[in-house]
Amino acid sequence: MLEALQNQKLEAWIHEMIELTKPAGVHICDGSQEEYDTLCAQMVERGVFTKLAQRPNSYYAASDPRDVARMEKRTFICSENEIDAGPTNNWMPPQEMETKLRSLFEGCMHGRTLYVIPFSMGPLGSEIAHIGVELTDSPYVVCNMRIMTRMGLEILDLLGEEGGFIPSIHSVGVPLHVGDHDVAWPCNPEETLVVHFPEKRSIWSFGSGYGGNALLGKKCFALRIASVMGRDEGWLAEHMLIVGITNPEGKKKYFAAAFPSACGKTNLAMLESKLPGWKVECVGDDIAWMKPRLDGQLYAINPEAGFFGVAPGTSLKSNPNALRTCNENSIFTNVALTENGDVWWEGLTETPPDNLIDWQGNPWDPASGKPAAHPNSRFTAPAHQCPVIDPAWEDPEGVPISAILFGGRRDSVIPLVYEAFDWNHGTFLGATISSQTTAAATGAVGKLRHDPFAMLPFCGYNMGDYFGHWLSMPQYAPKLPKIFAVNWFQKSPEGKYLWPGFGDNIRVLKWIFERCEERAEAEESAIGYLPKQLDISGLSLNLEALFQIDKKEWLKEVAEIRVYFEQFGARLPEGICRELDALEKRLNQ
Ligand code: GTP
Ligand code: SPV
Ligand code: MN
Repeated sequence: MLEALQNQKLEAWIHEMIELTKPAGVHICDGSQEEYDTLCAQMVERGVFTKLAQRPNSYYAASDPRDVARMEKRTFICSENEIDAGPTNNWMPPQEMETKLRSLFEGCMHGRTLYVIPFSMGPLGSEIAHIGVELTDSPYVVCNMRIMTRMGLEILDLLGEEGGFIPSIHSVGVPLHVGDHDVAWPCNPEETLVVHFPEKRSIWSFGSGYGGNALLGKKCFALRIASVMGRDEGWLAEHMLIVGITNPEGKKKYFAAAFPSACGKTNLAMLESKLPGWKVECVGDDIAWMKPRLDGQLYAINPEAGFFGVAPGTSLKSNPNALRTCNENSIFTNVALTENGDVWWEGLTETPPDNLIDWQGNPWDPASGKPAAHPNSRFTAPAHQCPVIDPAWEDPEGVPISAILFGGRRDSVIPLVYEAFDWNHGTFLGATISSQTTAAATGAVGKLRHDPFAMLPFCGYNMGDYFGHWLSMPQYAPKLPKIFAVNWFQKSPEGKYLWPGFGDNIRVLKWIFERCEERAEAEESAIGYLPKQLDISGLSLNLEALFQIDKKEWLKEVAEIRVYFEQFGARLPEGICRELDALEKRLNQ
């Protein structure tokens, strides 16, 4: 079978990995529907998948309760020099890590099939796209990768004899020996490691089968490795959604927006407008690759082909388009299961249906106080099924970006929206995002932490250098987007959201759109430009509270940022320090 591979480097690498991991068999994925259906049927047989009676060709999976989210503590950037991983990443000398990995992977696929997944991040043949190959012993990963990426034999053709690819190997870390009984969700949490070698541009992931730990095209390749490629080649790999906005006159612009995990990207990407005449269409909901073109603008593609979306909170009210996207051909992980073979999660309906099976496969007791669906339960759904997918979402050239938004989950201090004075100030806004942690990663939830550019867990190199790379972008693309900061999550002292959010976020997008056309008016403040007017027609709310700038709180923020920045030492660019000093000066005026 391996003889079919024309690419020598690929063949040699796969041989080496087979020798190391010792699988019982090898399967090169062709990406066909038949192959997908066969794997799903096998997983149903083994109790990994439950076929959903209410959604065509869709499945429910329950993970091991110890394997439910990204594990940031076990994620490593193993650059040759520690300083190049920087203070925000875990690091170990690459030789030492490689020795450790080789001993973990030794024989780890015993009794299992090794699947070869050739995939493209981005439309096939796009100059912005890149190819990867993931080896995995998890059929669940294969099926998710088929939805999330463009996968199949045509990728091998595209690779040809000489083409380059990002090699990535994944194992659940549970070899099967004679007499061993397999479980539905094998994993090895004690030994989990998600490792990136930025110079070699390779990925090794061991012990987890969940999300970004295991679907290696997503965070590992499209953000951690791709950010290094972008630094070296003059482009950007970002944790951003991409949307097209059309105004009532039919004029269209594209925006990209970075919010930390579980802070509203998928929702904004598919927003159903509450303002008549305004339309939002989705190019991507999680990752943007942006490259400068000859006209001086940044063009973005969505490197993914599917959505791995947060289930809880998704409803016909909050995000109807996400729900419609996962009507069929979808995989649901760690949600709750209904009596009649459908899925449910907190927030889907106001009252839960009777007789739910919870995410761990047990009858759910509403009085238990525990959620029926895990807070980081997710749907995997094909992007082309999204009713508002943008006509240009697969354009190999990408879409031109007019505005970049940065946001976080902040219950106070940060106003609803403001605009950066210029690119450097905008870079500073990205560098200073803080946000309350969510269930997307293991660890405490609701803890305020710095998450620069929403890339804290995803930057493949020194974060100080990354700030510098952003500051250097004008040299590659003279016509850069305007930059804005947004915050949908301010709360009243009673803990109620001050802003309705979701479909009403179009009101903020409208102001941004009209700022890009130099039509909307703004007022200069110490922190940036604030809207003179915002279209809140039909809403009754306290705009003053949403735009209040508390100088004392902001000066505290400045002092805190100064301490945070100290860890970057000489790698913190001058341009960022200057912005911090300038902000402090404006606040003291
Ligand atoms: P990842 O896939 O982890 O990167 O998450 P994401 O950034 O795509 O977040 P998503 O859109 O899935 O939203 C996460 C949670 O935030 C969901 O529970 C949403 O209901 C909630 N949320 C999203 N937008 C808003 C908003 O405008 N206001 C409020 N209050 N909540 C929101
Ligand atoms: C995130 O955590 O930002 C996600 C989910 O999009 S995962 O793919 O698990 O990283
Ligand atoms: Mn994400």
